[in-house]
Parts: sequence; structure tokens; C-alpha cells
Amino acid sequence: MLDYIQNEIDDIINRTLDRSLRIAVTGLSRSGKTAFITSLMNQLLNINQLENKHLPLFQASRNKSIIAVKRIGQKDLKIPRFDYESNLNSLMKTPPEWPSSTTGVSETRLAIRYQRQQGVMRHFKDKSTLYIDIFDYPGEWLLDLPLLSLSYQQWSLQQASLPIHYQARYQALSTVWLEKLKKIDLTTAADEDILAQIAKDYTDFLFSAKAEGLHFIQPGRFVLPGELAGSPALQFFPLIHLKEEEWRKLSATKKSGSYFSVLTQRYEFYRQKIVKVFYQDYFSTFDRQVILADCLSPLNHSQQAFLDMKEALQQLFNNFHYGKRSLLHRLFSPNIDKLMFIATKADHITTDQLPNLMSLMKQLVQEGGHYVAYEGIETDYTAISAIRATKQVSINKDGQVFKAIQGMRSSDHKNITLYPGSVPNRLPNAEFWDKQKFEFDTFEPQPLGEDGMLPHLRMDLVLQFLLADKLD
Ligand SMILES: Nc1nc2c(ncn2[C@@H]2O[C@H](COP(=O)(O)OP(=O)(O)OP(=O)(O)O)[C@@H](O)[C@H]2O)c(=O)[nH]1
Ligand SMILES: [Mg+2]
Repeated sequence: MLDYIQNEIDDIINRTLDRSLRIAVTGLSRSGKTAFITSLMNQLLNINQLENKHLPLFQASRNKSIIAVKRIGQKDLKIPRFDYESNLNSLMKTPPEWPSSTTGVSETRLAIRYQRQQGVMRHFKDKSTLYIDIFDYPGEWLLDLPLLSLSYQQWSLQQASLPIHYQARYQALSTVWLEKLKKIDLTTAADEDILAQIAKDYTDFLFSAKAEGLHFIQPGRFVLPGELAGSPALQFFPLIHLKEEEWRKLSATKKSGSYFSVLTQRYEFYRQKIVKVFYQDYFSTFDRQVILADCLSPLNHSQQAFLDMKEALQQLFNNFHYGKRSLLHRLFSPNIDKLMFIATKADHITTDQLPNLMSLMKQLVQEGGHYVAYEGIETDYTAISAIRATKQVSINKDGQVFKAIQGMRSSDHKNITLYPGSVPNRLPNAEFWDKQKFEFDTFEPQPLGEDGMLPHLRMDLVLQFLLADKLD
């Protein structure tokens, strides 16, 4: 009888101790979100492998307090499962391949069964479960958040006055749709076919901007429409040729069924029914957030690419700051207590350059005073590689020892050794690209270890930051 009561008590306590955590993984397209989620799951699911020495900086791994980790059914049945298995299969191919770029939303839920370490409850030798929910989505959709605070006119004017380094490239790419747009009289009755045609040309323009590595692809769904492909919701475009005076006139005499009124309606529909709903569903209820940024690829590419990334990141920080007056806060009041800025793909540099990379990331975040808005939230900065593609090696050249990286180059499947150069610890100016060479190739991911674990760099630091206090 006493046993029974004890079990009952334990049960009640355990249930009340169960916790859940929704983690938002935020980052521009190609910043490494899918690789990050795949690695995070892989590290946790294999945490109890014998001789696991992969996560020395994660306390729960060190003291072996995690009993088991399982992937369990997610709460929202409408959303596809995060395709962990297929990502792992790609990584296990010979030669290994990176998981594909994400085309829609997916979700995963992990249950971490662990032995409590601290607090009054430890006397009950209780075990608890921490549930973590993570979802993945295409980075392109993130930059749509600003649309929520912009009217059709404001958005069009903004598109017409993008930063100067965009202007030239946009103009080169954008003539076809714009020429067609200029020919239509916006006060006349809208022809669906013509709208569909111009929207297609506009979408082609966005695709070429994307192919050039530009980040300001708005609206994001145009290049990754999912189930909305071909729908009128995605058949509008910014009226960048109109002056303010023309906007005033058109708005005053808005004729129902005219091009102007149909386009305005579609923009509003996109804003309210697509962008807002996406943020409501996925970003309003998370508890902790990581913001991933690939600072190295643009550094490798050109000053142009670096400026573009900086611009897009600033937009992201504007959207995701938590000041009371921020758009995100006003609309959804998310309540997060921890935030980590993560420079990804750090296996592209030698480990002595990691402090510089972190410092560069910090500068990107803090420029413009964005960090003030994170006050009250525990914030940290780090540099990681979710899935390592290179090894760190030392080279002896004429008696001198140099650090270098070694990996299988994707383009020709050759094992190469190189010194990529030093990472600037401050935001670089044009001189950096003139004088200093910073170089790396794209590498194939390293094969999985025999223990089934993905090789990584400092994922344990991230796990410690995100989960440690919930597993105490
Ligand atoms: N060397 C190295 N490359 C990485 C790492 N993580 C990601 N990459 C590279 O970056 C590419 C993009 O990574 P993803 O994880 O697909 O990026 P994403 O943010 O999910 O991109 P979208 O789904 O397009 O938004 C990969 O295909 C790899 O080439 C890493 O840890 N090391
Ligand atoms: Mg992805």
C-alpha cells in the first residue's frame, strides 16, 4: 500500500515536472538551419552511445543524466514531419551529400527523459521529461515579416528605393516585368491573364536575383510557393514606377475591379492571410531562439555579397528584436528568455580564427544599437559547425608549423588542404577584399562516425545554452 502511494506521488510530481520548450531556429536562406536541426537531433538521439565523448561541454552528457531521447509524435498533425531520416540518408551516401534546401514548413518533437539532479524533488529520485519542439521552414519566408507593417504603397516605394548596391543589379535584372507594367493603365478593368503574365515575369526576376545571391527577395513565397503555386494570391508586384502624387490620385478614385484595386487587394490578402498567419502559427509561441548567420560565404565571395548579407541580417534583427514597440511584440507578444546568435559553418576556418568570427558576428548584431532591444533576455554569441566538412590539420613548411583545414572538395571530389586566411574581427571595408585573401571551397560533409553521430564543432555549447537549465 505504501509503495502504491509512493508511486502515485512520484507520478504526480513527475507529471508536474514535465516541461516543454519550443525552439525557434531563425536564419536567412542557406544559413544552415536544416543542417543545424539535423545535427541537434542527431547529437541528442545518440547521446547515450557508449563512450560518447562528442559533447564534453554539455553538462547533461558529461554527468550522464539523460536516460533516453526519443522522437515522438508532434502536436500539430497538419504539418509534415521534419525529414530527419532523409537528411541522414543523404549524409550517409558515398560520397556524402548535404540535405536539400527546404521548400516548406516541417516540425519535430523530441522527448528527453532525464534524471533530476537538483532541487527538493531529487529526494524522490524522480525522472522527468523535457519535450522540445523545433520546426524548419525556408529562410526566404522570414524576410516577409516587414510587409506586415507596410501598406502596398509603402512597400512599393521601399522597393523603388533599395540601397544603392541593389539598384544597379536590380535594374539589370528587372526590365521585362517593369516594361510591361508601365504599359498598363491601372484605372482600367483588370485582365487576369495580364496580371498572371506580369507576375510571372516579376517572379522570374526574383529568381534571377536569388541566383545572384541577393537576399532581398520579397515576397518570399514567390520563389518558394509551396501549395500556393499559381494562385492569384501570388499574382501581384510592387508598383515601383508610381510617384507619390500618382498613388494619391489612384487611391482617391479606387475603382472596383480596376488593376489598381485588384493588386491592392491581393497584396493585402498576402499580408494578412499568408505572412501574418505564418508568424502567428510559428513565431508567437516559442520560448527560446537561435539566430543563425553564415558570415563566411559572403566574406569569401565579395564585398557586394557581404553588404547584402549585412543588410538582410539587419532586417532580420529589426524584425526579431523584442523591444515593446517592435512589430513582432505588438502583434504576437512572444516571450523568450534566451537568445543565441550563431555564426555557422565555422569548419571553414582554422580554430585560431574562431574568436575573430564571433567578434565579427557580434559587431553585425550590435551595429545600429540592435542589441539594446535584447535587454532582459539572456543572450550569447558563438561560432559552430553543425555538420563538419573539414578536419583541422597542422602543416610543417620549412620547419614552421601552420594550422590548416582539410576536406573533400565538392567540385572535383578531391581531398585538399588549405589555409583559408584570417577572418577580420571587425566589419571589413573594401580594402579587405583588395588586400587580404580569404578563400575556401565548398566541401562534402564528412562521413558519419561508426557510432552514427555527425561530426560537429561546438554543438555541445549550443545544447548547454539551450537546454542545461531545463535538465537540472
Ligand atoms: N562546411 C559546412 N557547410 C555547412 C554547414 N552547415 C551547412 N552548410 C552548407 O550550407 C548549405 C545550406 O545549409 P542548410 O542547412 O540547407 O541551410 P538552410 O538555412 O536550411 O537553407 P534553406 O532551407 O534554403 O533556408 C549546405 O548545403 C552546406 O553546403 C556546416 O556546418 N559546415
Ligand atoms: Mg533548410
